[in-house]
Amino acid sequence: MSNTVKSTGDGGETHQQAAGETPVLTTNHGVAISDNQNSLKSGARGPTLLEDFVLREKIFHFDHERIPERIVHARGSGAHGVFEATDDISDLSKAALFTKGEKTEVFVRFSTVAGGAGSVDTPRDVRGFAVKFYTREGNWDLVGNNIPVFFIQDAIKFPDLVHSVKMEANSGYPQAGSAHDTFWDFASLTPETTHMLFWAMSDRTLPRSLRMMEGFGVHTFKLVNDGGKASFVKFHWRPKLGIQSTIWDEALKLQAADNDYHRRDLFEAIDTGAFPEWELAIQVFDQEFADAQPYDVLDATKLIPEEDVPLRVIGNLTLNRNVDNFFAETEQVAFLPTNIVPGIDFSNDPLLQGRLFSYLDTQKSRLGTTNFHQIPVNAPRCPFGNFQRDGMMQTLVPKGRANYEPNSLADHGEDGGPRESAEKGFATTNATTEPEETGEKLRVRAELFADHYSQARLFLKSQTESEQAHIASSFVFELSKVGQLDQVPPRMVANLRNVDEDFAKRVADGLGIALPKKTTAAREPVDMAPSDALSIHKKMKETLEGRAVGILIADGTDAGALKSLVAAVTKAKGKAVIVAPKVGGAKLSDGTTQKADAQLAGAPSQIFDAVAVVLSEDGCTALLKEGAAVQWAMDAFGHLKAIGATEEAGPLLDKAGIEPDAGVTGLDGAFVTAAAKRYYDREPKLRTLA
Ligand code: HDE
Repeated sequence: MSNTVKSTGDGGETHQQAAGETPVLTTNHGVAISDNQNSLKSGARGPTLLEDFVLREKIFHFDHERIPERIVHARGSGAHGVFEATDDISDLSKAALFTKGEKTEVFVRFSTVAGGAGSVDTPRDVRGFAVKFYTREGNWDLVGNNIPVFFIQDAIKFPDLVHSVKMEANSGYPQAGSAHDTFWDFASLTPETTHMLFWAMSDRTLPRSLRMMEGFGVHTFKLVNDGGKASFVKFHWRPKLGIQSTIWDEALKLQAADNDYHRRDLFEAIDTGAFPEWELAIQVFDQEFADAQPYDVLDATKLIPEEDVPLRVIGNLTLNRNVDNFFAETEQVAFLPTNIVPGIDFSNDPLLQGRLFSYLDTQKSRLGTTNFHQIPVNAPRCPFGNFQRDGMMQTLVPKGRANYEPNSLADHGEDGGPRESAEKGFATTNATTEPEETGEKLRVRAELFADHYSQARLFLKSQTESEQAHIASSFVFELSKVGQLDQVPPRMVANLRNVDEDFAKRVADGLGIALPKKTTAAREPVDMAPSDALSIHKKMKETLEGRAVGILIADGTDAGALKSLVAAVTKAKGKAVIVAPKVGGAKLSDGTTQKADAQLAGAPSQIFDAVAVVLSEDGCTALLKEGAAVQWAMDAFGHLKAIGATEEAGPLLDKAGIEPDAGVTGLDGAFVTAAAKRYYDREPKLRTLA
């Protein structure tokens, strides 16, 4: 849609839309505006007149531009794309979108959870991963996260969880972070959060890019086939670029470098045709499997190890189109876990059941009307019709008088409207797969929900040494930010003792407190076999694809070396970004001027995945006096990135405290290979980890 919103009347060419001419600026009611610079006044220096309908309409509309932001997941970035089913699962599900070869239009919104709409992109936080499939049988929304489990087991605790993590009620801070009193007060008093806390304290909550995150449906759902047979299912998204995270110091500095780091990264990738892709994979299991596990598959604080139920890839998601308008699409998109199609069904997970109410409810408050489904980004792409009528912002114009049913208007030659279809319609599956559910009304949780620690232990044991150190250090950092509630850190450590004694001791040592008495577990944890799939480091992809290499140049940089480096990075599918002290560029050895993509102070090394310092002797001497240049190299080293450098750049590397290791190379082919990974074994030499 262009800047000129088309009239819905037939109108033809109007005064404001003559072919080939710049459209005329009009009021919202179509009257052409003669002057958009000056309000109407009584005399040149007199008061503004109430009569000025042009001014009043403009200010009136402006005053009401904002809508309530989402209570959680307020900060998000969205894009359009397509989902293609790649495997035949008709034996499991009759959903049309899973028909092999079927392509379905999608809209995806990624988000942080705690921060407001204007908060930064890179706090330590869970990320939302919400996908709306506009299937030919209606919309299916898979509203998931980048972590496969959740903090709580029952929807009734959600408002408490969210209140505790958002900015504190009296002071209004901190923004977008869990490192404060009220969150840890709640968490330490709620042992069911423990498993999720381990994920939240890991590098999973510091994604390098939205394009490099896994996604999960979290709850157990059901697939239902043509014969009505239901199977349990968990949904997983796996990024084609591989999963990749930053480290804490890098994430902190990214907040300073670029508030919009993730939003920009996603937008630019799609804009330049580097379309991000994910595989959709499923874990399918039956009641017999569920009954044999030491956890309850209806408990959203538990996962199913991939080693026990392997992932089966059934489709491919590609994001290939940016939004045209952020507000109209990304802000107004309304995800509803109740958007479901025949062939998929809910399970009795009590967290999911609560969500089935919440999302519909919240849209009325956010979007102001029950007709939010008519907003283009929310409207189904298949025909839809019923007898729901009117309401605020109704944009449809139903014809005839059939607004009730049953009716016999058709007998009279009138349009009688649509009718239900037992054959095509969504039918809830019978609870035959969950025999233990009875009709008794109880405010309880099922027995195995009481195990709060086994899977936290499973997660911890599945991590590399470096990942475990990051988790311990995050617990120490976050609990160190608990300012006033002295009882909270020991209570948290007391819970951690149920997960792992050594780990709890590490955190206590890091905090400088005595090891508290262990909390009595509601149910004794059991040992589960470690799962490599839970580690990021064990499955990181060594690649430059989708990654960026910062190349620092200055006057005197060798033209040939620069040219071949850029070519090598590009060949390896990386993005070469030239950084210089002045954005106008630098004069190279051959006398030509190389324009820079970014100025040094505006492009600190944390925004890159690897860096190269391509300096002549003179260039290096000049940059030794530039704090930003020394910091550039120092941070790249501290953030465990590969650094390639000319010999002449040696003094700068020395000043930055860079010591030789496998990630520090010359500018030959070795650099591009080295740049495809991070150097976690460097870290213990650089900082004290818990
Ligand atoms: Fe949400 N959640 N949630 N949530 N959630 C919302 O809906 C809620 C939960 C998730 O990009 C809200 O439209 C309750 C789990 C995402 O627009 C709200 C409970 C998971 C998004 C809401 C949960 C999520 C939301 C706020 C516990 C992962 C952003 C605005 C019963 C599986 C979607 C809105 C977007 C958004 C309620 C728990 C994911 C208030 C009551 C578990 C990705 O309705």
